Amino acid sequence: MSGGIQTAIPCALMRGGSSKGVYFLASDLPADPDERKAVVLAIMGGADLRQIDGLGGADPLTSKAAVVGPSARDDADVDYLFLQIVVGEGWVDDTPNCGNILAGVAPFAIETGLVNATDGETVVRIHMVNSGNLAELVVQTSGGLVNYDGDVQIDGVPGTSAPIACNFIDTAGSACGALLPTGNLQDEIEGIPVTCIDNGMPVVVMRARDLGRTGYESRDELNADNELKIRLEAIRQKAGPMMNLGDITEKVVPKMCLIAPPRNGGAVTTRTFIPHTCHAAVGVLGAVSVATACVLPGSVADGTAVVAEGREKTLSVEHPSGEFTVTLVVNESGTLPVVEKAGLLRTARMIFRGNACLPSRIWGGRRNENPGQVVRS
Ligand code: NQM
Repeated sequence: MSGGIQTAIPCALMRGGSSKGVYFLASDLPADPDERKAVVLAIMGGADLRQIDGLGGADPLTSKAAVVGPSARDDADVDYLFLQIVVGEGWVDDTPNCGNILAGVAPFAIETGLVNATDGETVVRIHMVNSGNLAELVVQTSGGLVNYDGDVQIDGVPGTSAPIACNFIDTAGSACGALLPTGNLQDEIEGIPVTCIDNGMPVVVMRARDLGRTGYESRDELNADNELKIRLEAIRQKAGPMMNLGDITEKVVPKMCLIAPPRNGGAVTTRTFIPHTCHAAVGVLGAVSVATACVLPGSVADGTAVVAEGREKTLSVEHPSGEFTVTLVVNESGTLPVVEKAGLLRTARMIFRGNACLPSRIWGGRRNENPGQVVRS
């Protein structure tokens, strides 16, 4: 022990899409997965609901972390491990990806010197360690520096910023091993027809009306709806093993998504539980999974979603605070349509860089010899 002197850990606080999280270089954290989770949990505020003693924002969307380092893969520039801190419960889940936090990984990799920017745009190929999938992000880098200013607006974020194009090619079965992990387009769980799907995020899709809801309720109304939450958790507990996720008691997946016909000219309306709190908007890969269900005839979205003809489909996924546009390239030549590529736009911003201070009781009370080292660019 080092007599109460804290350990300085370099990191950055960034908004990634409509989420916010703390971004670390892998080399600044313990290599052991459990020790790393304990360090990140302590930095975010531990098990406290208000996270008063840490950097977390007391909400699932602002209690996230990214661990980024060089990749050993030939087809990737960096490795990105996502950690979801479960607010008020004191544990960390590394099962799912997070597509919002992903958006910040590319600028972070450039800012920390892991990737060299080119003049104009820089493509960053990211290996999403949680699932083993790849994402390709395009960052605006005129003058070889990350440009954060721009005119792209995304729902859930005030103002506008520079676009970050995110493309996914191989996300089917990211955590479940198959796009339709139960082998079916529809199952019935607890008397409710569901589509269990994973195109980057395991999601149980259900029609809101089958649960006696409209699907247009506000986030606050749904968060106060204890009867619905209990039914959703009962369905989730059964869906987890059916989706090859094993016991999901200490996992934040599958996410639970209620759908209804679109109200604002989009493809579908969503209310997503992540998994026990209603999302203020919709997750990135969650939206890709729901959009994928919308293009599959025979899924529970068939007859509810409005989907255009054509190989390249733009689906506006409506959610409690606006909409999220997903572009899917769909091959319809086989018996079941195959989503070959998913694309979407996000923005990100570096908010703060510095050192998080870790109490000496964690990580063996070690001290960083050079606690100014986060400024590497
Ligand atoms: O689905 C929320 C978010 C997410 C995850 C969640 C996400 C994704 O909005 O890829 O982005 O589902 O917990 O950041």
